[in-house]
Amino acid sequence: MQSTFVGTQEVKQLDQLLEKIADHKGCGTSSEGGKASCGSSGGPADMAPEVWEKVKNHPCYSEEAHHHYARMHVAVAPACNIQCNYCNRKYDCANESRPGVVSEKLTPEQASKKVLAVASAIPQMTVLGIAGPGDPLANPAKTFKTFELIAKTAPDIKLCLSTNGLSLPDHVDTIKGFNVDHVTITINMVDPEVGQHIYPWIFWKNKRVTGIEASRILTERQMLGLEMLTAAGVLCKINSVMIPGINDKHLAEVNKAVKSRGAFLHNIMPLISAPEHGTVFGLNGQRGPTAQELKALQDSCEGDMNMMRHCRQCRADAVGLLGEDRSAEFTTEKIDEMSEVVYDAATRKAYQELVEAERSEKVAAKEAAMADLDVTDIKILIAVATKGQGRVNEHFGHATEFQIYEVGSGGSKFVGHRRVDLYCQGGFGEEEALPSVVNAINDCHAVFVAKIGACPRDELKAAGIEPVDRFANEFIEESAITYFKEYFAKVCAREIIHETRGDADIRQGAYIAAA
Ligand code: CLF
Ligand code: SF4
Repeated sequence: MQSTFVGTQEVKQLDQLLEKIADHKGCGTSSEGGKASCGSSGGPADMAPEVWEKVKNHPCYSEEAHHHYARMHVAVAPACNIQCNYCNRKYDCANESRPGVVSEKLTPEQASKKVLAVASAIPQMTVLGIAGPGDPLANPAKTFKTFELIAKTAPDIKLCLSTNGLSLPDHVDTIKGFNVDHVTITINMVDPEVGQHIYPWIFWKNKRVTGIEASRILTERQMLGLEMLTAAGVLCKINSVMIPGINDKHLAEVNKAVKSRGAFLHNIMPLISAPEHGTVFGLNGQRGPTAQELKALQDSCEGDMNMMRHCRQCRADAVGLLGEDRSAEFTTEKIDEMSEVVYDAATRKAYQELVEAERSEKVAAKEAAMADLDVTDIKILIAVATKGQGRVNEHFGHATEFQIYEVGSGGSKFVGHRRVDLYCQGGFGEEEALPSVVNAINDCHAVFVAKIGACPRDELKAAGIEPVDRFANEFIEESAITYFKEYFAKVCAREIIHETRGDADIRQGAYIAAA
């Protein structure tokens, strides 16, 4: 029997909601010396209940939730109405993971069936996003038809949208009408002088507009759309691509502009740029930021606003937890072969209750570990191999990314992730991959793993990174705080001298996915 349940869709009076979001802003600064919280790591104690209801199981809007809940994208929106110098939608590689890239385009009906199939197989999949491969609002009929079908058949799934914002003001009422509570706008500039180096053209009122005029129109439409959405009580996230030498200095101004218009979260992402992508930036050698350049900008903006640091720059057809991509399990061919997909909402609800129990256990363990932290200015970074659930549960050789935590007196905080080449190929260590792994986590003092072989262990130690496997299957943050306490005790006892480490690389090319 098919059963359904309805998630909280309650919409509060606009003024109240905006006030509560505004109250919440800036709490990233409160973690100094107190409990670490916020950015997108905030919990129910950090925000109004109405806001928490909207973000608590959204893996992009809550860092804490992203260890437990999954999202999926359906690629129903092929066309785009602008051109960004970092985009080439023709590029498709099953191992590549970045916006715009997609293997198959779907009709709304195919998309709807796929959502039900994924929701049945992955009960912790809570969010359906439409993010391309073009712009969802340049394809409004397909985008909204898909939302309509999902809202009818799977009303517990949150609807999410990501847009460049050019057409946004024309669609705010429809977005609201479909109870889309989460909208992302990609805003890379608020100054057309900067924008002209990012956007060669936009398609506006049936003609192509180029140069500064294109960016002037785009930024006006983005700001108007953001104001209209926040006025309508929709939670808005802003994505910005950090492009060194073009908008890196300017993004602090973007941060202020979007904050003043009620944006909930700001996600500053690194430019992904390699010649083989065939983008303008890739071909002209425009580099992306280093790990520490990105972190410094995110840190500088955090005092003003909640920052997202766990974005994986997903494909437009991504499926699964952020950081994993299960889209190959749900190809159109496989979905078409399924005769009927039964949507079992009761089973999904029961599974999610188990997830919530484990989540509570994790938060309690972290709080207990923080109880007797000493006050110090020392902070260290720890890389973690994990498959999810907030635990140290991945082997070093099987990790395709490491999550990065900063630990100090204020507790632990997720500050990013680093994608790496798989070290273990077919049961053997791939020696050529090891330097790239070391480069990716070179700013970390330790790497937590469930298991690690002797050879990589020695090489990591030689690079000054301590491999640690004694926290296997334990909660990450509780373990990180325990490790920091021990580290600090050794510093106090003069057994070791604390030194900050260097910079690290952000992976620019395709990664080698697990077979
Ligand atoms: Fe998708 Fe975007 Fe919704 Fe998330 S992704 S439409 S808000 S459900 Fe998330 Fe992926 Fe980053 Fe986007 S990790 S690229 S921020
Ligand atoms: Fe590509 Fe998105 Fe830019 Fe359009 S808005 S050109 S799809 S990155």
